Amino acid sequence: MTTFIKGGTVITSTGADLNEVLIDGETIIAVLSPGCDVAQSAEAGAERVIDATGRYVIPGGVDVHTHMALPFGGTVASDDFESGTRAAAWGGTTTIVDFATQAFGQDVRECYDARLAEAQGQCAIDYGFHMIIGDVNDASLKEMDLLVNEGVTSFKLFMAYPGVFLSDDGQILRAMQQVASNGGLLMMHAENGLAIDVLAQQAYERGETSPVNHGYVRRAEFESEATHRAIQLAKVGAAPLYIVHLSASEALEQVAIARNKGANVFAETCPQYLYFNLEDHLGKEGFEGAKYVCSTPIRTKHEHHHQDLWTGLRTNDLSVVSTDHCPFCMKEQKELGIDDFRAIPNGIGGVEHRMDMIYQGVTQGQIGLARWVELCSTTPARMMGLYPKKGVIQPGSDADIVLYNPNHEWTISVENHHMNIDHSAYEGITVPGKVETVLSRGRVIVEDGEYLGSKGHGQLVRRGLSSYLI
Ligand code: DUC
Ligand code: ZN
Ligand code: ZN
Repeated sequence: MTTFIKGGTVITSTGADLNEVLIDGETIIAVLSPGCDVAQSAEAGAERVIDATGRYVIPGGVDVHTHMALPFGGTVASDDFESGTRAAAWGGTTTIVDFATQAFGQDVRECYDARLAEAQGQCAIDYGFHMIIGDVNDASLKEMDLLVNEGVTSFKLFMAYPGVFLSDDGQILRAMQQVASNGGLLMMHAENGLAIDVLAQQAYERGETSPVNHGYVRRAEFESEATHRAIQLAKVGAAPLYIVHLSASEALEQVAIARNKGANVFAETCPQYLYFNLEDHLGKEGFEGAKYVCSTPIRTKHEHHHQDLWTGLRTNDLSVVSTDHCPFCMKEQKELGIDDFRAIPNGIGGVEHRMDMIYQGVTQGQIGLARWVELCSTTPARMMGLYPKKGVIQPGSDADIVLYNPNHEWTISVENHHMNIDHSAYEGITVPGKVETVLSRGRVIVEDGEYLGSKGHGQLVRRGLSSYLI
């Protein structure tokens, strides 16, 4: 099947141009000037023509931080691979990189194989995995090398969640040395979990049990201290480092200092950290703030976190926007912590809203159009070894393409989202643009408000090494 997309403005990380796109099967084969002889004959010969007049034609979104069906805090994230990737497609994301998890005492290979089996045949869009190493030891270090050869080229460690995922500094250094030798990328959840737990226990004993306390005890200093420590360890271990879900200005400062010295240090942030704050969201009346409990936490509005993060996105001290999609329903999930904020499962559902929320940054003058695409598609693809298969509209790349209407205002609600969650953290937010048509490897999976995809269409992507490192 050949498809010709005409009349749109093609946006890539290098700019915007009126251009036409020719697809053969699953692959982009040409990007053509409108009206040129080749374009005219390509249109005449195409089996399907999609009119993109007035639309942005962008590479499908690449969300490199999702947690479908993650077991956490005695429950399981409410989107599985089927519902979560369908919701991602609705929101213009055509590739996710999720996580397989090795917990303490478990075998890396068994955990990875089990996660592969969970996703196989379920996904609406293409997917890959990072590996969470929750138990750094001789065996897991060896397994990391084998996984790199199989397309799992990034490894996440935690400086938080003692007794569950936390690695100590010695383990972190060993994992970094391993990554330095196998070419992988070390991803870090950078928060000082031991210190957080002291404040959390003290708050609980004072009777401060509501959701907002989650934000108070997870101090910005704990994020910046851990970020600094991770950067120093990565320097000694000679490993490239990618800080996940960065939310505090102080942590961003640490990343900027390292980057200014030329270090292979990178960071991502997520839409929730750009739009929500501790007082108005995490601090909502009653138990409502539980919807905003995630880690790292939503920060106070009395400092400049939002603007600093937007500035970081402009200067590339923040190179990627992902979602950390990890939804939990209020009923029976977030409610687990109704009397104790420490028991609220951490996570926000947002895989469907990333492209819209960051496009809003374009209309608000925070970033340009090309940067929107770069942050949400091109750089995540490069960072995680998916480029140029993903993240760009050019001959040879997968035909993962989104037609985006930049002039279609609409309001996000639990009534119109597609994630499997009983509320929306984004409820009532009016966004300026809308995903209209989504192609995944040449197949139209969303069109005219209809979902045309199917579970099992999405394929596992074996990732290469990052092409973003200095
Ligand atoms: N943070 C979250 O908010 N949820 C899942 C795990 C994490 O680190
Ligand atoms: Zn994390
Ligand atoms: Zn996460």
